Amino acid sequence: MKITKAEVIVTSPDRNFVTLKLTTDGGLTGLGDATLNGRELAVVSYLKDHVAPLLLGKDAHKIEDTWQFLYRSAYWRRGPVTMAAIAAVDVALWDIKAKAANMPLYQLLGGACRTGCLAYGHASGKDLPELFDSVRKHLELGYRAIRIQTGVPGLKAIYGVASNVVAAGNVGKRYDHEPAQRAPLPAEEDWDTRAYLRHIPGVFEAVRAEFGPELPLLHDGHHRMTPIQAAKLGKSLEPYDMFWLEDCTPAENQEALRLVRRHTITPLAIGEIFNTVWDYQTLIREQLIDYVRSAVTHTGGISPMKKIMDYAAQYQIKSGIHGPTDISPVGMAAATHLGLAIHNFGIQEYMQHGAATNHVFEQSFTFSGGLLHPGDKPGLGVELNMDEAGKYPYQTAYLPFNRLADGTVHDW
Ligand code: KDG
Ligand code: MG
Repeated sequence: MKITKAEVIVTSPDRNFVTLKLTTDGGLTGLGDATLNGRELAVVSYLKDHVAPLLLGKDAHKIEDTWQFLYRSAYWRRGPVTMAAIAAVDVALWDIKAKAANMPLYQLLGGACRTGCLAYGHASGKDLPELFDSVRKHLELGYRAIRIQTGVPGLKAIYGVASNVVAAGNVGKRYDHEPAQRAPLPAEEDWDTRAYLRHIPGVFEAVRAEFGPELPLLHDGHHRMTPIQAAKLGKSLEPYDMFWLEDCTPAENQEALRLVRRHTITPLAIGEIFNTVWDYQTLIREQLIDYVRSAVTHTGGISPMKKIMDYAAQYQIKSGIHGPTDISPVGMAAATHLGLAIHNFGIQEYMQHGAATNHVFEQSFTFSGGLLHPGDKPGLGVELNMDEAGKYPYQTAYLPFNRLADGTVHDW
């Protein structure tokens, strides 16, 4: 089974997506997500100019060999652009292999370990009434675990807080938290860690008082705290029984989590900007985290994500695979197949794509009773409608960035 065609498709329904489509001599096709928010075209070039020519004529069945070839033969290793490109190839080859076997992909990964993957949604509001309204809407949609982000008094714009309400694909309405804006320059947001640390514990106290002790609650610190500030937040959130505190410190410094861990029993999740198992080496071995947050799309695909999760399993660390709207339906399907099959599944982020995206990507997944299931079509269960995709050309879009009150650029 030889690869005869490698196409890179850029489409922008609701937001930009980069998709690799591989075709074999027998006519089977496979899709891989290569979307890197705000740097999409760098991955397009990497795939078109440096990867696609190497794939033609290769045996589509050789997933591991192709992965190792792309990773090692480049000489320059790791990094989000490289690993998103390799991920797209890996996932497209798994899609083809599962179609050739006439099975849904999760069967090739060992079969289902559960009936569905518990998903969490993003509730947010600039103040408590708006936040409560958002939590209620998510409960109505069937979510059984909810991430909480709010505005902070004195700050104008803040990560994770919805700005508007838009129509969504198949489950009604949602708040739109897509932070990348279609504009020639990145938007500037403001930040004040002390104001944030003063405000957040009261928010969780109010949410628990309103919604009770059962609902799993999550929160994303989005890389903004120093280790001691993160330790303070983790400790102050302990009474509210968090499911996790995510990205409490910038992701580059694995050692920072030692200090945080020493001071708090709030569970920690990290990894959405990691791209290899090496980023987790210290964190997993020293049990400094509780959840692996990598995206299949940004970590080289299903093959390395399975290896990371098998390593994590030895330390009772679970998955919390990244699933915001900048992971395409192809990347989400890959995550859901993997989540269904691994024993140490924890939770799956599921933000929901817009209606236009769901027309471009025809999907077989279901979301019911708070659980995601990838469906039972052979392969990933996602097909790209090329005519629809062609209607939405790329649009320049960037993630925002932060400045402190004195003008200093801060982590966003
Ligand atoms: O592209 C950046 C987003 O994916 C990121 O800001 C989303 O932090 C995020 C999350 O937890 O979903
Ligand atoms: Mg995050």
